[in-house]
Amino acid sequence: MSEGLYSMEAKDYDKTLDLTKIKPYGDTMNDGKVQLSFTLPVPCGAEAVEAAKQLLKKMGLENPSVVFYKELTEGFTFFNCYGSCVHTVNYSDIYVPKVESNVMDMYETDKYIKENIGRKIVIVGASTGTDAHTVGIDAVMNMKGYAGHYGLERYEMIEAYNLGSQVPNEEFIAKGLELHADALLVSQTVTQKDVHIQNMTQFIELMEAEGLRDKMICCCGGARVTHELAKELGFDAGFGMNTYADDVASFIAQEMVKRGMK
Ligand code: B12
Repeated sequence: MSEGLYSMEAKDYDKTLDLTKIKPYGDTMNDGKVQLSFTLPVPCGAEAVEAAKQLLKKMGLENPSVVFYKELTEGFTFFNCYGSCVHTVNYSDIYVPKVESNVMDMYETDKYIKENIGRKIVIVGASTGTDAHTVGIDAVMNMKGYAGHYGLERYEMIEAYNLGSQVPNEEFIAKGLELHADALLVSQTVTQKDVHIQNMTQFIELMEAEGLRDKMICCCGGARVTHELAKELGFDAGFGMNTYADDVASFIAQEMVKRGMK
């Protein structure tokens, strides 16, 4: 018969799920296990590893262990680490503002537009400002779509124009006007030094200055964009990770009907 750790049976492990006190799950409930990586601006060596462990403890991680470290360049060391988080959060108390619409697939949205708007709707999108990332806006707009969800160009009842990347706000808005856009889609990926906030704020200010803010639905998206941030900046909706054309097309169609836009 084996002893110690090996004699533990599945029934001995903690299986309590308390939603008021959740912590990370590694391989058993409440073990708190997390993995993280970071760089310290110190030379690679035993002192660097000790510094990393002390830092992990200060972050609330018990049994810190450095499982990989490597000199990045002289005076800088990169670490991969594990530890058990001592902190918990109350999941049942959490409220996250989300886009309020009924998410429909492409066929349902096309049918909804035909029945409730009675014409094709025009949507113009771009990755704006200095942002050169196109994959996000392409995922939403390209005909072939993304992860099994067709993009806006495929919709029978949507005329979609993807202007690409690094489109200045002035040019984007002018193109929206020229194409009689019902909705403008802004994609922002780079958030370093809050450049997305400055750019999106300027976009909304320009829309307001030109008296267009109420005439077009304004949506934004990107990995670090939330609906809450979008609303704060004056957009109608914001879409983050794991969103698809279905989400934004459903929102725009339903919002147009709500506003009586024909
Ligand atoms: C590919 C890539 C690049 C390519 C982009 C090529 C291209 N044609 O797009 C290149 C090499 C050009 C590049 C450059 C840079 N990059 Co880059 N890049 C990436 C990378 C690896 C993938 C991004 C991506 O394509 N994701 C896949 C798409 C599908 O996801 P998504 O954009 O989140 O889109 C989804 C949702 O967010 C949403 N969505 C997005 N937009 C919109 C819009 C609307 C309206 C809606 C409804 C939804 C929506 O829908 C999409 C589908 O679900 C990421 C790292 C990573 N793994 O994420 C770094 C990353 C984004 N890049 C980064 C950086 C820093 C840069 C540079 C500044 C690097 C440098 N110092 O030069 C430059 C910036 C250049 C510039 N002026 O913008 C950082 C950004 C950090 C930050 N928070 O600001 C990242 C996170 C890498 C990192 N960890 O540091 N990059």
